[in-house]
Amino acid sequence: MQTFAIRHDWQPQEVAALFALPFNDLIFQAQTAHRQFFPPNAVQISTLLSIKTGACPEDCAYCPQSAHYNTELNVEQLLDKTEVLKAAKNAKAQGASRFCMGAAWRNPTDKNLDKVIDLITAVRQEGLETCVTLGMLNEKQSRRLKSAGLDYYNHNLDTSPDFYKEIITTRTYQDRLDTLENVRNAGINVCSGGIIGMGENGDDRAELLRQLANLPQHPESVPINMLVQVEGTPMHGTASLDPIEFVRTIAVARLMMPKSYVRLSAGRTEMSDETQALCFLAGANSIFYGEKLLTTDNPETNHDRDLFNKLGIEPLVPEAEVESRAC
Ligand code: SAM
Ligand code: DTB
Ligand code: SF4
Repeated sequence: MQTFAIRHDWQPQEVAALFALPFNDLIFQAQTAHRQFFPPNAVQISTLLSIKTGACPEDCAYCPQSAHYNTELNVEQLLDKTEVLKAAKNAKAQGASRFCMGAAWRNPTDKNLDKVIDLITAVRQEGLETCVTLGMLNEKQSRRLKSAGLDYYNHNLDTSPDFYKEIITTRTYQDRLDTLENVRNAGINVCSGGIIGMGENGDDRAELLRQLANLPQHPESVPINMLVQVEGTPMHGTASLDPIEFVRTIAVARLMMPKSYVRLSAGRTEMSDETQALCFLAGANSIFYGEKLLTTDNPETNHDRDLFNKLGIEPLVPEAEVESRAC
């Protein structure tokens, strides 16, 4: 049987060749790679909460939270611990294993970080894995988050270096790579991926995956978001991407980073059950669960439960929990 190696030296033409495979061959290979490293029918479940919403100084052209665009969003200051804990307990009761908190900051100040660390400590005490996405981090801030017990830091590369200049001018691609390096060096698990369907071309999608796979270590978690088009953002009205191309992107991510969790992230509300089933077949093994992403809608939990039942998918139980159950 074909075996899949962990590589960090992907060349552009190799990635292009994967994207160009006949669909059945690509999905078969991706599913084979998936089964080499993961249980075939288990999907990890994370729940998101926006802990600080809107009024962000960055100009990310896809984002409803940027202060540069009028998206009629309710701006909210940092939530207090009681509210966050309520959401975390609810996420756990619904079956989430990880709780991800997002803040619309360019970067946290050290004072912001004190407060977020307090939230991380409280959420961990509920027996959930923690993830935060707070913008750019320096070395010291990354080490502080590690000491607080943070499990994952999400920071996306978003797209290829070439297309990047079309979507963000307020920080550079290198800034993003620097944050990922700081997070990795601090010993925190890395969650990094991007957005598909922003008007980028196939080479851009391939290059995004090549950038991620050629990092010194693959991100443990790779979120692949389909653009959620929000009125008022410059990306609203972008021609929608063929779902088959989205599935191909998931499959190529699975092949290039076979040991990473590939998360079928934003955009599921606009996707058919059939497209999502193809994404799982292509090796996606993580989702955001709960009726809201950060500010936009995610599928109803009942709908997701039905979909999992129809497909025979079980929520993945984190290793730490398996160990504690065994004791
Ligand atoms: N402000 C922080 C940052 O940018 O790193 C954290 C929050 S930001 C909302 C997290 C990620 O959400 C972005 O990097 C982007 O990939 C994703 N995102 C934001 N708006 C989106 C949209 N409309 N559709 C799909 N993904 C989106
Ligand atoms: C990621 O890659 N996708 C999530 C999470 N990481 C933070 C965010 C999606 C946001 C979609 C738009 C919104 O709800 O505001
Ligand atoms: Fe701000 Fe993050 Fe949205 Fe960019 S993606 S505008 S940094 S919240």
